[in-house]
Amino acid sequence: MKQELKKIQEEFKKQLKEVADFAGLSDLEQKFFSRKNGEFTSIMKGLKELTDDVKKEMGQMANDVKKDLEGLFEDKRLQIQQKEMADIVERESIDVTQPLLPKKAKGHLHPITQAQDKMEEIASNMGFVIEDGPELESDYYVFGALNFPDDHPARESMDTFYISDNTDWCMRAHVSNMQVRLMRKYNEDGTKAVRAAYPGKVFRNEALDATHEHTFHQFEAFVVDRNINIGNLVAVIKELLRGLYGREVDVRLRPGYFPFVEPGFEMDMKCLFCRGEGCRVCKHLGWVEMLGCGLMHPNVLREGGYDPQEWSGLAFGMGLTRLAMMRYSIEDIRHFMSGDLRFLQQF
Ligand code: FA5
Repeated sequence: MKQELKKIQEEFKKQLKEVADFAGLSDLEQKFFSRKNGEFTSIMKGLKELTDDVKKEMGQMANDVKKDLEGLFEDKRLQIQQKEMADIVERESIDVTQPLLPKKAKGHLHPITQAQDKMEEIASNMGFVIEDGPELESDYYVFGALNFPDDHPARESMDTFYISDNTDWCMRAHVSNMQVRLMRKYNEDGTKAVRAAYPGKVFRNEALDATHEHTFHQFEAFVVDRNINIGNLVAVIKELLRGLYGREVDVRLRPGYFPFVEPGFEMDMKCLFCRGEGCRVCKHLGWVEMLGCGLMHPNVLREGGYDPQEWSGLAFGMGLTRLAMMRYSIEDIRHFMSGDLRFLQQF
């Protein structure tokens, strides 16, 4: 029996060394100390058979072994408990030295939309209604209603995108398609003055370069009232540009031909970067071409339902994309539609 006890003691110690968690500990406890068939329990049960003297001696020994094993078992239990606690702390602790995770990127409005919003705000403060219109449009509103002769070069498919051959439908080449639409909308009986502004996207079959896109934005407006003159035209445009750029701007008029205005002009703005001295942005001219404008042609007023003997109007249309280029000092128009985030994130 002595030897059996020794053997069990050694076997227990050997197996205890290999235990790594509470589950293993519980299995070991069952194997040696289970009431029913634990290896150590069986020996204790065998004590009953022995004579009193031997029983006393063996009982003493078995108790010593039991104490020894229980002590080792408790040490192992504490060891496992400490390890598991350390694992939990490790898993849940906050590492104050970890670098900040990058912030989730937040989107913002496109620079052209920002410029458009600003222009709309200024125009609406000046009493203009803001309107939107169709991009796919009939030849009539884009050209015919605006006094374009049938053989005007802009009507050629080299310049304008028609949706198919032999059709009157095209992607509008300017937002002036809204002139007659809006005069009719706001002036059903031919007796009302109108101030309307209508930004939007336009399309041209264009040779592309740093200042020319095939798809770009325009901001156009007209005023129909009595006794409108060129002084009104210049004053309205200057006020809008002053609002957009936050300072007084110098402008100059050059004669320009548009079939829907008479007289017609091109308006240049003194370059805001070099103040007229010449730089990369203004191509060393000191001035930047900003818009077309003029007094509304009698035929257009008539098409919109006004009597040109009584009524007069001013109209101007500017490249919103070019306004934004000036505002943000962008040297190539093609950046806007590139979808390149490195460009867009600067605004
Ligand atoms: C027009 O489109 C006329 N509808 C403007 C107008 C309205 C005149 C009312 C008179 C009365 P124009 O083709 O010049 O005109 O274009 C107007 C502006 O759009 C130009 O001054 C320029 O700033 C811009 N623009 C023209 N072509 C392009 C292009 N390919 N890419 C970017 N901007 C352009």
